[in-house]
Amino acid sequence: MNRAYVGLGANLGEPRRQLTEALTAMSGLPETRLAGHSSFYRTAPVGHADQPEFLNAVAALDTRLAPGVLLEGLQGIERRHGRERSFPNAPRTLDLDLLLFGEEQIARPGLTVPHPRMQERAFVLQPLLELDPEISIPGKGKASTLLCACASQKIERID
Ligand code: PH2
Ligand code: MG
Ligand code: MG
Repeated sequence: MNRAYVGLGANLGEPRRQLTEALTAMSGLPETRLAGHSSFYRTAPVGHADQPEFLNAVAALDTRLAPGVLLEGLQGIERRHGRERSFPNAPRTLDLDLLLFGEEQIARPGLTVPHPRMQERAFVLQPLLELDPEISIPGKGKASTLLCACASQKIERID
């Protein structure tokens, strides 16, 4: 059994509903249990700035799936929830990013774990720390330390 963490994001349509439905869909993945999820956070867009605010969260999954199979499952959920890929960092109805897979470091076409930009994103680090305040990112360091460098990024926990 491996502990995986998945980042959820949406800034089109009905973000709260899409994130909630995605959590339910992830709990239905084969050989996988939804172990928990963070609060939802309203966050300023990082990267392409001229787009609506995001709703973000992080989910913890316990899974017997291989990382590539889990990724395919997540992409299937994205597609079923209307995801269209237009340009990098474009607005989206649902984004599911495989952030961490146990202690593994994976670099192959289509799958990089830890997620290559997670260490510089408050919208990932803060909800991740809510699930595990001591968590470290393999090859990058403690999430709590990394979050200190993201202090300028606007992020607000919502109920
Ligand atoms: N996702 C991106 C790019 N920028 N900004 C916020 N606040 N939240 C996101 O989920 C997000 C982003 C690419 O996936
Ligand atoms: Mg993303
Ligand atoms: Mg993505």
